[in-house]
Amino acid sequence: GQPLPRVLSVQSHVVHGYVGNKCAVFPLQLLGMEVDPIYSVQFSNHTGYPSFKGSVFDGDQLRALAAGLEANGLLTHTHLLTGYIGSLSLLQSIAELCSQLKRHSPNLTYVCDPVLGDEGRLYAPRELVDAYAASIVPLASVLVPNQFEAELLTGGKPIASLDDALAAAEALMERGPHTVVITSMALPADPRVITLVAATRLPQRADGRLGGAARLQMRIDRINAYFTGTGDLFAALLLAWMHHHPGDLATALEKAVGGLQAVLADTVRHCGPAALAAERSSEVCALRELRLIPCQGQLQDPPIRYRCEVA
Ligand code: ATP
Ligand code: PLP
Ligand code: PXL
Repeated sequence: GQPLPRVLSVQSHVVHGYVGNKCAVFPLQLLGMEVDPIYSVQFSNHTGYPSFKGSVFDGDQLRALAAGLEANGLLTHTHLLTGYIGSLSLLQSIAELCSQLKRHSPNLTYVCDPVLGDEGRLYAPRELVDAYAASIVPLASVLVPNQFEAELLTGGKPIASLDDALAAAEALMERGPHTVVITSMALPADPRVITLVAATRLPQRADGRLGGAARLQMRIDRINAYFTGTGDLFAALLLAWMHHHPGDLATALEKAVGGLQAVLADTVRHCGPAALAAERSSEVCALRELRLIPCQGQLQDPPIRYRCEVA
């Protein structure tokens, strides 16, 4: 039969817990995809804990792995997925890697989470903002920024309404990606809700005119707790569900959000009151790690509680 889809996933590795590749590899495999992980960093635990140890990967190290794979004819990926990238050198090598993969697979789908920061705070090096805008956005097929990242990549213009978000998504789409999903935003009118906004280019019409764009939104009840790794899990689930539902972004989004929300509900249940604690002790951080393994059934067959609406 058909070869399985194969994802090259460049993201963090943590020994304990679930961020980066630790929350991408297993869900992608569960959903039937081969995964070849490359570790952008290897840390003991995520950086929200009181401390962490480990090392970061640089551009030359990634180029060496890509050369090794290419020499053996192993750059046969259908998808590239990238998340947190800690250095400019590694980000530059990813632009080269993407072009190299496209030489082997012209139909490569590149799902890019341009991890820069959240809630007004930059946690990636400042020079990555310009590098994402200039070199990476034009290569991406599917871009999944959060509200702050979408603002940074569109010149810093604040997103304060649904219309602002749709305009930002479409402005990003014009620079290359066929689909842009602003994965989480807080609108001033609706602070208890997480709004997700998506725009996707429609196919050319029979008369040869451009098809325009479809615009979707989802409104998700905000759980009063702070999780780590949710953006990474969302990007992986969206990649897999878009593969299984080509041309049906609404279904892909509903299944990705459904699986993610099932994991969050179980994580909160398991944490008890520690889910809400402002404290960031290592015990509390460990209790809040996403419950991927117990929720594997719901990742594969997600309960659909939230639907997409036309925006
Ligand atoms: P990245 O920085 O990787 O781009 P992000 O900031 O977009 O990620 P999150 O803010 O974690 O990622 O949001 C991704 C998804 O996770 C949201 O669409 C939502 O479904 C879910 N989510 C995250 N936090 C919560 C929460 N407190 N309550 C309910 N859902 C949440
Ligand atoms: N803090 C949060 C909340 C993150 O999501 C990430 C990476 O995605 C980081 C920090 C990583 O930051 P650093 O390794 O530069 O401390
Ligand atoms: O996207 C979450 C993430 C990824 N990688 C590392 C992190 C975090 C969040 O803290 O520390 C290394």
